[in-house]
Amino acid sequence: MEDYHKPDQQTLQALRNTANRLRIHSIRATTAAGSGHPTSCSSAAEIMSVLFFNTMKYRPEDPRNIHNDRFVLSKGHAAPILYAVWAETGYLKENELLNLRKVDSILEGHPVPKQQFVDVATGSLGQGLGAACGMAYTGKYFDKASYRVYCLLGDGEMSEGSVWEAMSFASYYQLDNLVAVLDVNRLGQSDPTPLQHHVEKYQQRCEAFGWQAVVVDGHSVEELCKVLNQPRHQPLAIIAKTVKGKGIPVVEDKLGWHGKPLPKDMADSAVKELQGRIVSSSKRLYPAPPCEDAPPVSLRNIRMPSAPSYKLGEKVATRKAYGQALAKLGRYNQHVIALDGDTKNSTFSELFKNEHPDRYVECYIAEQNMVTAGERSPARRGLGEAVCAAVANETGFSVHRMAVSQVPRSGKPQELLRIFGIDRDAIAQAVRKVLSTSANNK
Ligand SMILES: Cc1ncc(C[n+]2csc(CCOP(=O)(O)OP(=O)(O)O)c2C)c(N)n1
Ligand SMILES: [Mg+2]
Repeated sequence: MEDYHKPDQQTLQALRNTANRLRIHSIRATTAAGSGHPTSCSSAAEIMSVLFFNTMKYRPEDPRNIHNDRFVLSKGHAAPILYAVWAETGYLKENELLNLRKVDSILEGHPVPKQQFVDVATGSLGQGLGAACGMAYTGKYFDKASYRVYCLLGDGEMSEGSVWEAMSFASYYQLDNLVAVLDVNRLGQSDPTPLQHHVEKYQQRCEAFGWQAVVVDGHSVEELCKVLNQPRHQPLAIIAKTVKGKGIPVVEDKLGWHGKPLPKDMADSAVKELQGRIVSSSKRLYPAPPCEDAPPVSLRNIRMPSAPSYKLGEKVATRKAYGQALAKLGRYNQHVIALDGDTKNSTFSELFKNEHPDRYVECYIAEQNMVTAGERSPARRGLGEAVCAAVANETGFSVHRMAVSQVPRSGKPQELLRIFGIDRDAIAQAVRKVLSTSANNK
């Protein structure tokens, strides 16, 4: 740890202040919404503060930047604290946080990729680490880039088998660019978790799965900064011992408060108490910019160049036809990747493997992880763009309706559509222009 530069006292205090502001935002947003999970947010406040304002390298004004470190909130029900982080970076307006869960706000109850700072939808517990594995695998073996992948999990969530499939995958492929932070706050939804605060058991389990595992006090910004700055040669699990509802004394470590917003009077006094803990300081925290070494990847033109040439009456097993088609698709599109779960010699995906060994990922008999890892980061790859590009030159296709579901800013939908020139009036005007140009050309 010789090369660990301990942040100065001002920075540490600013990180603590940020953690408490994240708590305040989460309480206010969930109380305004009348639903949500403030206690699940509070236990993770220091973790989120240190990750986003000391550890991760990214451009806050451009959350989709391909060079940015990635973050997956596997315990997706703590979405309000993720939104609070992006308000602290300045990307979201603080007032927007109060629109949590409103039908016309992008701030849904759980993270969704229509939010520019989210790559994969989470909320169904147990899936985030698999997706993070897919991103880390991509970063290490395909992009060969410096960006890292961080994933925050709940302790109750650790009962999901898919988490352990992902743990195996990460160590087998030596994903040393992957960090999982376990928010061990002792409580699940209706009961304490099976391991409660036995952090040493989490540590033993993670080590048995081939991870480096370090136990820290999840409310100590110093300990979190230190562990996150360690050099790594393996995937790293940070087992953060925390308190559910931390910072809201009346609900701290209590059963019966999961998924419940604080009533207005309780919220007001909790906010007051937390504001009292914020020590005034002029120190502003800025994330460090990322290293710009990720290759731009376009998914345009991912298409089958020609139809298969089977003869009429020829009998071909469907799985063989699948294997041949997959290999052919890979031949013409260098970004096609195949994942298989130890069935390549029956599904014929070995045809793909033989032709493109660098783009074949053996996931072994762990299909839940195979599917979530395969999801990796479509949003950063412009999949929608690719679909449009794929049909653009095809004969027999006509695009009847195109919809824009989001634009990279927060604001009222109507205003955003006008700003970006894609509201009803702008489209009508463009169509009129096209029609008058073609009429003039006749
Ligand atoms: C697959 C799945 N099962 C159940 C739920 C319902 N659920 C949402 S949060 C939660 C408790 C999560 O506890 P934990 O992982 O410890 O997170 P905490 O809120 O304590 O941080 C449950 C059971 C879910 N979202 N997904
Ligand atoms: Mg918990």
